[in-house]
Amino acid sequence: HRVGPTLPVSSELAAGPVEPPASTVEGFIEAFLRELNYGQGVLLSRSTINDQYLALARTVREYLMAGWLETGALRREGDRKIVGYLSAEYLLGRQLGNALLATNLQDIAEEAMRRCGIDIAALRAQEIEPGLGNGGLGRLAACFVDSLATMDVPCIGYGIRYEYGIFRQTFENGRQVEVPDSWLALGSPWEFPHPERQVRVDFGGHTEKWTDDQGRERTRWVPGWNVLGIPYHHMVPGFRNGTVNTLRLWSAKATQAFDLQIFNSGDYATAVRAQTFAENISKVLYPEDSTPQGKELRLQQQYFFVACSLHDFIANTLPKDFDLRQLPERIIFQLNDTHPVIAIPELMRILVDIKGFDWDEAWDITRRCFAYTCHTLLPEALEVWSVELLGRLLPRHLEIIYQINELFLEEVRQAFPGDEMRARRMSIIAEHPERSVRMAYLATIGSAKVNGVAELQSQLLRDKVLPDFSEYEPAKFTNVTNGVTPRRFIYLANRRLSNLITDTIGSEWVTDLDRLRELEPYADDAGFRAEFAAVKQANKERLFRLLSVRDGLELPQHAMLDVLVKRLHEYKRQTLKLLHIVSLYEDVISGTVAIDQVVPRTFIFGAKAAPGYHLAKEIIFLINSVAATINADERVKGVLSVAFPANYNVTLAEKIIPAADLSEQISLAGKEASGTGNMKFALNGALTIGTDDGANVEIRQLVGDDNFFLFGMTEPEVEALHARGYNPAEYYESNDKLQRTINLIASGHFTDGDRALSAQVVDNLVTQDPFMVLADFQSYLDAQARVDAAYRDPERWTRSAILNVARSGFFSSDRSMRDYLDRIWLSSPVE
Ligand code: B1H
Repeated sequence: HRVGPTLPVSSELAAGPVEPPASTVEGFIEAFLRELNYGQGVLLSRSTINDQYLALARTVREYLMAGWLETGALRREGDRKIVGYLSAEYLLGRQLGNALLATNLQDIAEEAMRRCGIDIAALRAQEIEPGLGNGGLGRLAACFVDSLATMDVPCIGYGIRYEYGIFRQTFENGRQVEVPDSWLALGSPWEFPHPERQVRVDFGGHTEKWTDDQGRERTRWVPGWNVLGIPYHHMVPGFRNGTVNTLRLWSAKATQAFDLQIFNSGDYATAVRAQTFAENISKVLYPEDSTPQGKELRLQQQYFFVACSLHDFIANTLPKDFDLRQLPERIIFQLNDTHPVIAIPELMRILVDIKGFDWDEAWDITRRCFAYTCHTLLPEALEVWSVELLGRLLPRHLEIIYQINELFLEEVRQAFPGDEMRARRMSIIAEHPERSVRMAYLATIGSAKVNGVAELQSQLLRDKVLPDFSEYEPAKFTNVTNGVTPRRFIYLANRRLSNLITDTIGSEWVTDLDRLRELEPYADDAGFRAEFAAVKQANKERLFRLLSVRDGLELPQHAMLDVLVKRLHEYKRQTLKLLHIVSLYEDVISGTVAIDQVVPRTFIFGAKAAPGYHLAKEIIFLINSVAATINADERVKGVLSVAFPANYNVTLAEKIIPAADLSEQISLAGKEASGTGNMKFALNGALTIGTDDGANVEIRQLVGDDNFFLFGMTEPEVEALHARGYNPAEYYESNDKLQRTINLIASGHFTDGDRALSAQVVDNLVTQDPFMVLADFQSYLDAQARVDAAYRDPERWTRSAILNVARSGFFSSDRSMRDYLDRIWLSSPVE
């Protein structure tokens, strides 16, 4: 027996092949038992499920190790341009299944575990997903790094190793209660800490002028305090191609110097507190999706991971003698929204203050090293930092930002002489309500390219959010429509559908999703339709078994599964869905519609509310109240059911999406930048009911009007209504059905007669309704009636569902990555 697998150090890589454990059941068992005995230190007979899970994870890791070392060496030694993806969030989802998929070890591992007397499903269930993101933005980053690895594009994903990810949601009496997500508590077999590669990050203090030996006036930053960044490396395996890229997540630690001073003063307690202060930086993910809070700790997080990452790339990834004038040929830093934008002044600081470049040359280099993705249209989502805070935390960066702004505005004034209003509009510095830095402007000015995440949003970004900038530099702006990885969201999540597709058109689709087109003719094949429908039914039953165990929910086996899962936000209009449900229920209990005329539906909600978002939490309470009432009402039993399983996350999404019949994408037009859940549903054979918003527009264009239920105002219509003056009460007064629906909610019917418990949501709808729920209500109901009609014809429905799958190949994140390469990164996959 070998003691361990033969692993190369990277300098030995060229010397010969690397030997991972044998890809056989016997080889796997041997490696697994070795990990269990010598890694985990337990005998199989004494091992817990957690021991077994950890040993299994480490075993699978071994198979990826050689590819990882090799990919890393290629990245360092080659001269190719690398993608540095800078993102404050990576919503990875569970790792075990993905690693088994990438290595093609699922069957071997399952059999190996079986022979050891272990049910691999129990080990899979043991993994707590790393929830290091809020929603779409963080999941997008995870899909992108998956695609880059699968396409052999060298990439380092840089981010933060939050000790606590997105909170775990529980319900108490129908109200959301947040529980810390201690995802690291039972061990974290997927990360590789490298404390010896620590990076120091400075904060605070002041700046000083000095004169260098060439007589040039220079600036130096004299920081007030600092922390250490410890990198934790994660493998990002490509799909069966040997490439394993790296995700480098930074964890904050107190520096020696930091506490020594205080230790010397003899104040031990203060010293320990100081330590805690430093380590707070990577303690927890901010749980606000779409609405950043201008909190000091958040700015610390942003600068912390960006400073670590730039330093890591320049000092550790590039060769020692690298000529930094060539930097744009070696790296493109993609800014995932404005959260990492402080990287732009940071690179300027490195080049000018530390490396001694002239400003102009440094600026020319810097602007070619960055590209910026904007993920929003909501004004409140555009990050601004008060000058006071930024100057206190990062005094040198503030000076640099002022300098960038001054030179930029000079350019603008030259291009538009006499147009002082324009210069003021375009200033990075806003004056009201307080003097602050507009990060989206800084990002736009400091980047080679700016992109939106779906066609409509990119257009609105140019026309409404950054009109002056797109007029000034039109060529800078482009679109890259989002995508999702078919590995996780079809192959892993929907094995039954994957097998059916592969049996029908071969397996190439997994890495070439346009091949799904070849399924189109089978939509007219009754035999194929029957198999497709059977897959959907089996997925529903799998979901119901899970929800029964996980949430104690007992759901009818044969009803349309109508699903709305995403973060809770008023613009996403969970209340519109709620009004639909209540209207159906009201129809029955008021005797307007006979129960046997109702198409049986089970509604599934999944949504976390930001802990400080009061109205969102009231909406959650109302959904739970409606669910409890309807589920308990004998008059609609088995026909209308509402399920709201707590803690919607990637793991649950992987079970819900493959089971869905109807995908609800009902945001107010012009508010949802893209959506990516919408793509996952279409690819898993759900039909969409949706507004003309975000990527829904492109989904509808591709799948065809007959296979998509469109409703609601368009973005220009929304604008026009705003301009006229929107009054929700008019809709309430004039629509009898709407009135009865709202009245039933307001009456306390769902809240044990307590009208106060629904009042905030109801009053908001009837008096403010900022996202025009009432204006779109009738159109939504009409579209739902078309859904019912289509569902009554199962053959027609299944045909549409198949066409949704066949025509959604465009939404692979592999395609998104090709678009980024062609339009932004100007690079191509390595051979
Ligand atoms: C999206 C965010 C976001 N857009 C601030 N913006 C955050 C903003 O922690 N914060 O402060 C966190 C997240 N997230 C989403 O990005 C869009 O709403 C979706 O429409 C889009 O599909 C997704 C990916 O592009």
